[in-house]
Amino acid sequence: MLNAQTIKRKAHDLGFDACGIAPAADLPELSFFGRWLDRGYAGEMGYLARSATRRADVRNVMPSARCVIVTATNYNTDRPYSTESQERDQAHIARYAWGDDYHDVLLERLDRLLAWMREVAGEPFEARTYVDTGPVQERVYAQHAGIGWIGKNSCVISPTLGSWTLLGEILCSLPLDIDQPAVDQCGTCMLCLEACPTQALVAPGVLDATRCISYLTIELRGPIPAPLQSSIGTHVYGCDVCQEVCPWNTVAPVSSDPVWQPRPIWERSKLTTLSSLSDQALEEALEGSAMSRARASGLRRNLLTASRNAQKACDG
Ligand code: B12
Ligand code: SF4
Repeated sequence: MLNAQTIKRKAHDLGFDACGIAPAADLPELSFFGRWLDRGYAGEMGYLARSATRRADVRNVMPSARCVIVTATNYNTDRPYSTESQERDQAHIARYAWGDDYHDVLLERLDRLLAWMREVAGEPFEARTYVDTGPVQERVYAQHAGIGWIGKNSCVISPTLGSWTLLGEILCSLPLDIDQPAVDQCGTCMLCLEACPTQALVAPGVLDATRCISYLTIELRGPIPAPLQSSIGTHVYGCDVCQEVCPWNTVAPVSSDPVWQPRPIWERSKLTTLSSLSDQALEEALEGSAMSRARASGLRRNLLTASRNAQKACDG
């Protein structure tokens, strides 16, 4: 039988750590997006503005959508945080990018979930699967699917999984039972805003992406703005600081799934080692990894900036 409960059970069997169902409705948090764009916080991520109308509501993407089945997958591994590192020459790479490309891994699992749903449903229905691949405000639907609340660092924080999770969803035309939204449990804590090396979190839950190290090292083409270069430290791809300091992650579970385990080349790697690789060797290392987004040229630019910062730290 196909219902909310059997879908969640199947999602769990397929390797998803959480699954909830949000309504395809006029959710209040969806309106933040337009205001965020108007303030220029998207920087050069022009695709976000171009798809703003569709991002405003999943029913603009799929008019028959009645609900959004949201999944969260824990990618945390037992390796130390960047904030714990004592080595000045260590290249910091965001945790989510250490293993296989999550788009491929999770889309394949979501497609299997959808194929199972079609088999069991006994009636035709419309559906679309996305993992960071469509014009959907994934965090808003995750909150309304009861997976976790949108924290002050703007990440979805689950009370049981913490925030080391990746989201994926199925827009669906079936009238499935909807979950209760998650309740905000950040309280008075401000650790993430205080810890951000570039002061990118301008207010609780509001990120100026143009200052975020993740944007500067992954999305931005061309040079990193001079005033922000030193604050990047030795982060060469993405940044995890605002999640590393989050108290909800102190007890975050660790995944044993082989796909998220760090590839040896990225494990506590040195700036000098990575910088010495040829473009071809870098491109090969990026294959099948979420980091292929930055390409060898992007990684090389970041390595140069990080190496200058490491040198300054040694001199100073
Ligand atoms: C663009 C983008 C980025 C940009 C901008 C991030 C941002 N915070 O806006 C950059 C490149 C900086 C980025 C960085 C990262 N990203 Co990103 N990113 C996205 C993407 C494609 C769109 C996000 C978006 O729409 N941003 C616009 C803002 C307005 O929307 P939002 O992030 O959902 O924001 C909520 C809060 O900002 C808050 N808010 C906004 N304005 C206001 C105003 C008030 C008053 C209040 C109270 C709240 C509030 O509510 C918003 C919802 O409406 C999503 C995938 C997707 N399609 O949703 C992944 C996604 C958000 N990213 C993800 C990840 C993993 C990351 C990084 C951790 C990667 C890394 N380690 O480097 C960092 C985290 C940085 C951070 N603190 O957010 C995951 C997050 C999973 C989770 N558990 O939350 C997602 C969902 C991808 C996925 N499928 O898993 N990302
Ligand atoms: S990911 Fe890093 S740079 Fe971006 S908001 Fe979080 S702490 Fe700041």
